[in-house]
Amino acid sequence: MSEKILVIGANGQIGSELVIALRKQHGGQQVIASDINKPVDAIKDSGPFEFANVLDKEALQCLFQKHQPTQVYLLAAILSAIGEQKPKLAWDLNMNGLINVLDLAVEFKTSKVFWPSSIAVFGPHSPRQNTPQYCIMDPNTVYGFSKLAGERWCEYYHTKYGLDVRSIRYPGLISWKAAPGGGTTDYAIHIFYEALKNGTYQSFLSAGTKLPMMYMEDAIRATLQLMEAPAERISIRSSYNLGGISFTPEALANEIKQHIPEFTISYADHDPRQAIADSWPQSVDDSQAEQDWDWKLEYDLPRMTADMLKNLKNTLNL
Ligand code: VAH
Repeated sequence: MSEKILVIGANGQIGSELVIALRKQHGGQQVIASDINKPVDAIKDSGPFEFANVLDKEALQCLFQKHQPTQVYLLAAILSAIGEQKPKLAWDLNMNGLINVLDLAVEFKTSKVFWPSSIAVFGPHSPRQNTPQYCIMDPNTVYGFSKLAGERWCEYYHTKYGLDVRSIRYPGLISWKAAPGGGTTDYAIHIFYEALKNGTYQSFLSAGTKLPMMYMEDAIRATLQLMEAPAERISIRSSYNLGGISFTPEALANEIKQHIPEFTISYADHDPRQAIADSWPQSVDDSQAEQDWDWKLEYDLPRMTADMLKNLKNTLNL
């Protein structure tokens, strides 16, 4: 039977690329993109779109009734930096949005659900190097503990209702097709635009702030690989660690200088996002993803940097 896939949060940094990838895999008409805002052209022109507010359960139920999705990807979320400015909204959207979707997926017997978690579920007392799949987790951002609680809900719906819900703890994601979503790792995207347009960038994270990051190409491939894996190979029903590439703003600036020798970087201090970054892992162990669904990273820092600059030069007509 052909899939009918509903992507909620299709305009976001992940959603906008995931919709295109899913439409390529399953056919444009098989993937319904939905968002609270009107669709970007690439989404509008390549398949069906529906307006959806993940907090309006009745309207969402009508969407499930109309499309009877076989798979649902819930990507609507408020990220770490904005979440600290709007804590109650972040909790409401990240938590109640997820519970609405889990409830409807059970009601409409949706075969598979995907929900993104984040390495933000770790906190100041989690091991910071090669952070394991299981360890102390004391996140101190609303985004982080909403994702941690969300992981618990996902595992609960799998255990109690047999729902095949799968999740990845994404590192900071770097992409050029859609704007970043107000996170702490957004510096690693802004730096490319500033390097190309102005030849200089002031980082809001300090030079030595090492964080796990990942190029969006790898993140999308990991998502599809997880969702295609046989259910019997999925041993983690909270969320899989995914490590990516760990680097600092200084290391990224040095890599950009290989392409733009005159590029300079400076560092702001006292930015509130520094404390968030300092509470997160510097590297993450994703051996469980390798073991369960053959995960393998393809973009290292040099390859990601070259690809970002090449694509941004084109889109910015530089
Ligand atoms: C954020 N980009 O910065 C997200 C991500 C690990 C970071 O979850 O909030």
